[in-house]
Amino acid sequence: MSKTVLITGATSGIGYATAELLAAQNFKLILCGRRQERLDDLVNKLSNGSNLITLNFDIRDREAVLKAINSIPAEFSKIDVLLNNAGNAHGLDPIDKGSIDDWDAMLDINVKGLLYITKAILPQMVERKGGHIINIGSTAGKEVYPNGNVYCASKYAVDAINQGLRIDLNAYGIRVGAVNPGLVETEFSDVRFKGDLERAKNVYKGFQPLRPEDVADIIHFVITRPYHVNIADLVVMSTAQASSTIVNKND
Ligand code: NDP
Ligand code: 8X3
Repeated sequence: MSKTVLITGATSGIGYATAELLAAQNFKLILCGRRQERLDDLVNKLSNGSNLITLNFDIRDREAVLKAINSIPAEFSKIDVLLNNAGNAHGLDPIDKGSIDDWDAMLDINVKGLLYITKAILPQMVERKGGHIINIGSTAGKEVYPNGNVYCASKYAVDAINQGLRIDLNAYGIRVGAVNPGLVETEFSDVRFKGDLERAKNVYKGFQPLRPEDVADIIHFVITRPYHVNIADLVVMSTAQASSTIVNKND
């Protein structure tokens, strides 16, 4: 029987590429995001009628998270894999000049939102003594870089939560692991720079960054290991990237 995977942030980037790959591999999917037109596109593009549903909610809103999870129809309600992917950076400023609204957004989405959805899904995994949680962290959660301050803090928090979940859920046989990518060309920098597409494009100029499909491939690998194998913490960077600040650019 095919596994059911819930993906947060499926409307773009890494989440979207993972949805595409897993749909092609006949997984059952619960695809989440806020942009309804993107969710509709996913249904049109990936659905064979019975393999996916979509949920529209803001992960910052804990009532909305619970309502959405409670609305999942019986055929999809046994969630085998939770892919905690929704998240973004907002701004890239020195800490003394940072916007408090940006800080709130990053901590509310990347940290608290991840906790809300995990809390909503955990009871069924605990009851079944099974399931798999994959957290999308970042190299930003392994190494702080200039002006990354609060985004890095949010991803260090994801690293801590990943470890905490693995420790506390160990007795239930629930697999928990993180995938931590370096620079991936998605809408990430469009969001970080608030729609300044030129500045966003520059982040990935002069080298071959990771593509969202590369990360999707790794997530597929993580999900398809035999039960006794848990990929606990994986870092992946483009070959051109050596650290958060060292990227071999050809211009
Ligand atoms: P994108 O901007 O392309 O995708 C972000 C996704 O998160 C979208 O589907 C968006 O959906 C969803 N999302 C954002 N805010 C909310 C919210 N409040 N409620 C619900 N969903 C939300 O970026 P990426 O694919 O690059 O990012 C995915 C994850 O990967 C993030 O956690 C990011 O931190 C991480 N990451 C990214 C890297 C990169 O270089 N791109 C590197 C390392 C990690 P919608 O707007 O429809 O709600
Ligand atoms: C995204 C990678 O280096 O842009 O998490 O912060 S980076």
